[in-house]
Amino acid sequence: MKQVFKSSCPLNCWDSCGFEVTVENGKVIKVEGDKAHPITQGKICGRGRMLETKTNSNERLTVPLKKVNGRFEEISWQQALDEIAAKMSEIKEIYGPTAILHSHDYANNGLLKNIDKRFFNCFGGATHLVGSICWGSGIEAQIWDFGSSDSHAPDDLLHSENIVVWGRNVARTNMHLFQQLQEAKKRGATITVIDPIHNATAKISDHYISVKPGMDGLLAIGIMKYLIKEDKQDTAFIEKYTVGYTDLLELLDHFTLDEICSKAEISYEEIKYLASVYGNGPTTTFLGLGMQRYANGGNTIRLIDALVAISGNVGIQGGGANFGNIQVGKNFNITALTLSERKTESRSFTMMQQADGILQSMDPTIQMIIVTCGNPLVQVPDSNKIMKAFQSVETVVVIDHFLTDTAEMADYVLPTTTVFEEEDIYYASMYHHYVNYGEKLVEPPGQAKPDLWIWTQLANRLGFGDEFSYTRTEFIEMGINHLHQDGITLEKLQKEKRLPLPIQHTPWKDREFSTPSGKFEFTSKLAIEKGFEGKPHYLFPIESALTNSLLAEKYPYQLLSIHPLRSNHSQHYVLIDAMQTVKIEISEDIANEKGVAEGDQVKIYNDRGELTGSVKVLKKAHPKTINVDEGLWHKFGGSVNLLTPDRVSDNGQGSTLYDCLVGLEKVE
Ligand SMILES: Nc1nc2c(c(=O)[nH]1)N[C@H]1C(S)=C(S)[C@@H](COP(=O)(O)OP(=O)(O)OC[C@H]3O[C@@H](n4cnc5c(=O)[nH]c(N)nc54)[C@H](O)[C@@H]3O)O[C@H]1N2
Ligand SMILES: Nc1nc2c(c(=O)[nH]1)N[C@H]1C(S)=C(S)[C@@H](COP(=O)(O)OP(=O)(O)OC[C@H]3O[C@@H](n4cnc5c(=O)[nH]c(N)nc54)[C@H](O)[C@@H]3O)O[C@H]1N2
Ligand code: SF4
Ligand SMILES: [Mo]
Repeated sequence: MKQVFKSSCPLNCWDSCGFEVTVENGKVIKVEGDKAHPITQGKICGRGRMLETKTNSNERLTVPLKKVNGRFEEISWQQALDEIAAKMSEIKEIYGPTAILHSHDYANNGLLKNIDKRFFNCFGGATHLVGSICWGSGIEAQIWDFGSSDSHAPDDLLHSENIVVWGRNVARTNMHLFQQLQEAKKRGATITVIDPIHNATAKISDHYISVKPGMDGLLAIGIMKYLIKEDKQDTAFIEKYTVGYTDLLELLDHFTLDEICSKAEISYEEIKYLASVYGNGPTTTFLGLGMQRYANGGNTIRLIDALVAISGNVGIQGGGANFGNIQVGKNFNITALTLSERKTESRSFTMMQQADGILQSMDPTIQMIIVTCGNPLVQVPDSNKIMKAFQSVETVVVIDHFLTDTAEMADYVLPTTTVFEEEDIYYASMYHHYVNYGEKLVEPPGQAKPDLWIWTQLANRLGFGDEFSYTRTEFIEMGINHLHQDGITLEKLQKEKRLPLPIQHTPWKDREFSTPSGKFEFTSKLAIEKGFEGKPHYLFPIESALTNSLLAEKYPYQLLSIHPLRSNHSQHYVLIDAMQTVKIEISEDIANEKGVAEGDQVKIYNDRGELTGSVKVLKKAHPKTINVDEGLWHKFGGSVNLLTPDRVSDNGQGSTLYDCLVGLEKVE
């Protein structure tokens, strides 16, 4: 018998969609959009649809594995858990708990995926990862400027005259915003896309502006100079609700418009046009995450925030500097779930430089790595270094659905459940403010077990089982109990499936900012307290002809590694044969300069590594620009992270993945 259930997309994505899942004879047979979801309204992408394929895939891990003499052997859960727990006890006894590294990312948006932190805190601590490869510098920048990184509610777009999509690949990564852009265009709003790649969003825009990668901060300075020259700044807002404006003016004086045009590789006309867009609002800006993955990433976001502020587009309907929406996640009681006060020892590595942490740390050295919700060998920069680091550690444990590159080099691989095999609630702190419910719909294949079950079993063996003696429902309650006053209970979620969380629909509309001064801070007190230059200043990217001409002579092209259309990071490549190959997208000038055509084999390289693949020519891309989509497994040809740097960005311990120069050669 066929039955249809409501569920939710767990993938790390802006949209956090509602699903309708068809189950027949204990098997998921179809995943579709839930028309009743207030935001996502029945539309989902292929990545979400393919969670059916993922769940039923023959390649799924179904039995615990142990590597013996270089080969995996199937073992029982009892043996796997006993041996891992014994090893953890021994390491804690001899070296202390921080000799174990918990390596993770955020591959699943479920609330209960936070329980891994509870486990390590109750264990006494561990070496944990801080910062974020994804959005670290932009979030920190907005915390300095506004006090938080909060977006306008999706329907606020109705009030915008102009929409600027600045470095966000909306058509590919944020499909419901793309739909809204199409509707906004119909009602006459203008759409401007600023991006070095003429992507699918650029195709529906009224104006496309091609900027040199990493130079957006300078472009924002240019637009601010022009606005002020035309006396179009919002003086009332600046005087009453901001601090540090004179510091901003001082910075603007350092650059001439000619210099800005030449360095950011844009025209005077484009600056003039953008000044008119910002000067005749309401203008909303959707900032992407791509453009803050540079050594100057935090700076870039701060300068765009400043532009949005001086043009009077903060705190008004139809305005906003929309980057993250962390007010959504703040609704959950993560402290109650993770018990951070229980740890007695602690050490951290940045997510970016976990390889250096592993290779260089002493006292204690890393004896064991446990990986959850992450595929670091593919997704973390400088793959060669990260492989060397992981290989140097005696015991590596990976919990996953598939035998990824990371799992393949582990000593123990533990098979876990997918979204349809466990109950949880899902939300994303990126775009809309609905929390979605997902119930357990089918039994997992073979012996695959929920992450929560695995932590509970290990906790029982390590003597802190009491902290795990709760049902899944009780754990979910723990994270949302305090929301009862807002009418959100698990019972109601189980019934209604999606509920809106209490958030500000127009952030900062009362002009009360959550910065130390209570104002918008061009000069950030928080930054100064943390030992940074709090004044607005300008930084260039680090791998650039403007800052390192010798490097740029050797490696003249800028390598981007944007998110793939059909995969969520590394998760879908194993399911789609056609994607299991390296595609190197190059701008037309590179194709001409190097005499290569579509389909030719080329090698791109730098001091960190090399990658060979077939050429695709990117029409209208910014000169000297290359892109290789991220996420491809090494065993399918190689991750682009073989080439990317593991430097940390200027603030927020973010990444510098796209701040990367390479050379290119034709391969015969
Ligand atoms: N299909 C798909 N969707 C996804 C994901 C996925 O893996 N696949 N991942 C999800 C996650 S975790 C995230 S973080 C988001 C990311 O969502 P986005 O921010 O949309 O995606 P990115 O691929 O990080 O980069 C976006 C854009 O930045 C541009 N860009 C790069 N450098 C610069 C620059 O210097 N200046 C300007 N102006 N633009 C620049 C790129 O050309 C690209 O168009 O997407 C989410 N959605
Ligand atoms: N070069 C380059 N690198 C990048 C990026 C880029 O733009 N360019 N983007 C960065 C960004 S924005 C992000 S967010 C990261 C993402 O990096 P990751 O989160 O590491 O990438 P994913 O491929 O989404 O997921 C990793 C693994 O988690 C597993 N997984 C999924 N659900 C679960 C679960 O419920 N439990 C367990 N135990 N495992 C699960 C998946 O099967 C997968 O193997 O990558 C970053 N890396
Ligand atoms: S990946 Fe994103 S757009 Fe696709 S179904 Fe999931 S939440 Fe929706
Ligand atoms: Mo991300």
